[in-house]
Amino acid sequence: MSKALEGVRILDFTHVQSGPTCTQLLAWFGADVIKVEKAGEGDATRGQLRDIPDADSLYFTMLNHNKRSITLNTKDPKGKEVLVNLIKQCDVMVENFAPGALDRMGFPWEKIQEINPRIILASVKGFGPGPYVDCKVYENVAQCTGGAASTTGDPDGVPMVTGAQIGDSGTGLHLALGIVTALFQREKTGRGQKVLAAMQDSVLNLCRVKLRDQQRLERTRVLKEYPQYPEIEFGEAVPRAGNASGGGQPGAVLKCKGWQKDPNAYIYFITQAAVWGAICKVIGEEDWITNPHFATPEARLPHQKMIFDRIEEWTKTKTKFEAMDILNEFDIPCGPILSMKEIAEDQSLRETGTIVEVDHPVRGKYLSVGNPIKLSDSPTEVTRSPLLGEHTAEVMAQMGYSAEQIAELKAARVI
Ligand code: CAO
Repeated sequence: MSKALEGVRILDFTHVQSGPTCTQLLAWFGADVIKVEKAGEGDATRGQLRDIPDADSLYFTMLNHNKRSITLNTKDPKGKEVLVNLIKQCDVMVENFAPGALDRMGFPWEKIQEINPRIILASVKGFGPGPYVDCKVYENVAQCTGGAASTTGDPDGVPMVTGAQIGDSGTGLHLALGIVTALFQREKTGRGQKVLAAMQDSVLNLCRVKLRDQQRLERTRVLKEYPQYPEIEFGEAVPRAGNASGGGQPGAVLKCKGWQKDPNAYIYFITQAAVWGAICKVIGEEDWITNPHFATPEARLPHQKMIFDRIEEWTKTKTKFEAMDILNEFDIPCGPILSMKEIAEDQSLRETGTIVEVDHPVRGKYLSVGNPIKLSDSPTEVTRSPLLGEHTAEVMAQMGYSAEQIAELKAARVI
């Protein structure tokens, strides 16, 4: 079966996490992704957080599936010539260097466009134009500057970053959408363009509900669905809301049977208005269905803590999976807090290809997250990440270099 992006060739200058997540997605959709790495060194993540000596780390292998790797010294004049040829023959160039690195390399956008007017140059940067445009950025910096950290954490605790890599992988997703959109527009215009996804912007995009709440707070001085209400006075900025749902339907993390020993024996419980009657029946508080203090969503808001405490009395008598089964019978939205161990062992996630086992020649078998986006006409087969420079000769030959030229460039340490 053909793949959605078959025939699209990507010149992949990405490293660490944000850029590689983007190009990995494109590779899963069938693009030919040629990852360019510094000879002898490669992407720094190959050697970071290693669990097996001399084997590419899981950090690297889990972000670079389905790609080819070539080594190239782009600071060498002969390397620059090779790069010019690569730019001529690729549809998209993706990079997440520190600001200005591409210019210092001698390849500003104007030059890249001159070499190949159809090429799309896609970049991840920490910030868009503005006071911080020149700053280097890593995941947690983006979470802090994009509004996630100030709105995450316990109401009386410090700002908190989340384990979900919304700054890196989140920005990679945004960039991938920008690239396919630019490819789509190129069909009509014949021209390439520059695509920028700034990490701060991407995090903020994922935090837009908090900017919504900021404006609601400024207008009404209160956020009734937040755990601060009604006891604690609100300040000027959206406060941290603990595990409150953040939406129109109140929710909370509640203890389940075994919580004293198991740090993940919890369930997320949403008191969706539509199933309030069913919730009351399940927990044995049927009079709450008609009691004016609890009968409507508005009436319940000042009593959220008491309501969730009562529901927790019930959830504590069930394991998180038992509670899930019972609540689902009544269409009550809820979800067990799953540990990574439980997710890794989940058979249904294996069957859909969301968790995949991959074989690697040096490290052996390992688990990875497969393509979370399923296309019915473009199925994803996850293949292992490339070894450093594994495809240098193959790609150079495809580009028209002879065996002698390849040997010469190798001897001169250009590739
Ligand atoms: N041949 C020769 N030189 C190469 C090369 C190659 N194939 N590939 C890269 N280089 C050079 C670059 O040109 C750059 O040289 P100069 O500093 O002389 O211009 C140098 O390698 C280092 O690149 P860098 O500055 O991007 O790398 P760093 O490790 O110092 O910074 C990071 C890493 C991530 C902080 C920075 O790249 C960055 O801010 N990127 C944008 C934001 C981003 O994506 N952050 C997410 C990272 S994942 O958490």
